[in-house]
Amino acid sequence: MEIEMRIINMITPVAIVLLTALVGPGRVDISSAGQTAAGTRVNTGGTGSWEDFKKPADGVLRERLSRLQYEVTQNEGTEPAFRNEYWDHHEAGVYVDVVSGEPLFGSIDKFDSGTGWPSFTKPLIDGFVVEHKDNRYGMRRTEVRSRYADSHLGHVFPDGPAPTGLRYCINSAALRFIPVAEMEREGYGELLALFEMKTGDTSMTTDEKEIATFAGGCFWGMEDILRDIPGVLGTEVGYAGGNAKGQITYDVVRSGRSGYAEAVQVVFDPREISYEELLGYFFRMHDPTTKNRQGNDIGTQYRSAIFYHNEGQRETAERVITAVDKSGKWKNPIVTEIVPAGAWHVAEDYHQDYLVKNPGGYTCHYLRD
Ligand code: MHO
Repeated sequence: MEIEMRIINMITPVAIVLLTALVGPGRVDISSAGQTAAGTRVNTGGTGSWEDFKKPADGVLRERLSRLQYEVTQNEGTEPAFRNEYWDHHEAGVYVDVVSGEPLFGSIDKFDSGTGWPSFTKPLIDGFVVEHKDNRYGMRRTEVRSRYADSHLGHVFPDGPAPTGLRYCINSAALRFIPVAEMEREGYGELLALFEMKTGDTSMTTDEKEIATFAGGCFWGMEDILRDIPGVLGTEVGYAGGNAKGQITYDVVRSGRSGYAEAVQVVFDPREISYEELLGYFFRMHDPTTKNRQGNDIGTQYRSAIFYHNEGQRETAERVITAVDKSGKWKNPIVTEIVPAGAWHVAEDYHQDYLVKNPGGYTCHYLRD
């Protein structure tokens, strides 16, 4: 166990990417996800529609859950600190409700709080964890429960680290852990994007990894298509192309006066997909002929741009634009800018993988033939 933990501790973001790549970018509707404690599949009937989850009768729960799992989830119990399954668990993956299987927390938001309970800065997906005032035992605390199974999970305290300053202190007994490598098989494939590597280092170009930065309108829809392209290892949305000082946020960019464009950084494996092929997709997922506009989204923040990271990328971009213009695919001339990749400003968490977290949310992007 000691040795195993040490190996798990050594899992790096790169390993996470490789694991993700191994299980492939396939998308599985999370409607098929989730197993009850007894291993019966829960039919939830559609992405995000865990509403249909029917909590088994009390007697059934008593039978299916261990005594501790029952005490914690059904009777607001608390397991002992340090003597529980996940307080010191560092593997990459998703923690789901032990009763319903609804996804609750992710390894990406887990931190060592020193309390002896698994602790997270936020729920994995907005809306799956709900808060209740809890004034029991003469304390004012905020209890957290799962939305659909209504399991007691633990409490949230305002003394956590960045980025939220919150500490979700959760009972291991309310959770079941699914490692990244098993998420697809268990029906959580759609959430894999949340565990991919974030791009960070913009100078990264190796035999196995290259970075590309594109803008083509609202970054929600762009990222949603880019992340599923075979050979793409990870994506991140952010702001590029401006030169304002200070914190670059969505509010700064949305005016259209900041000079920044909503953009996506893509880490890809050039052995699987070339920059040129990636550009082929780029010119099919957005309309590159509408200046400062994509669909109904109007403003310089929605312009079409290729932010190149080296001379090779610049030359390829020019060549591809000439070829696509010539092909007659688009009636009007391409207005895509080709500019050097300057500073990269990561967008707010809320915008990352937006359409994974908000299935059916706004997009004006689709892949043309
Ligand atoms: N029309 C969309 C664009 C969002 S995108 C992140 C909206 O205003 O919500 O700019």
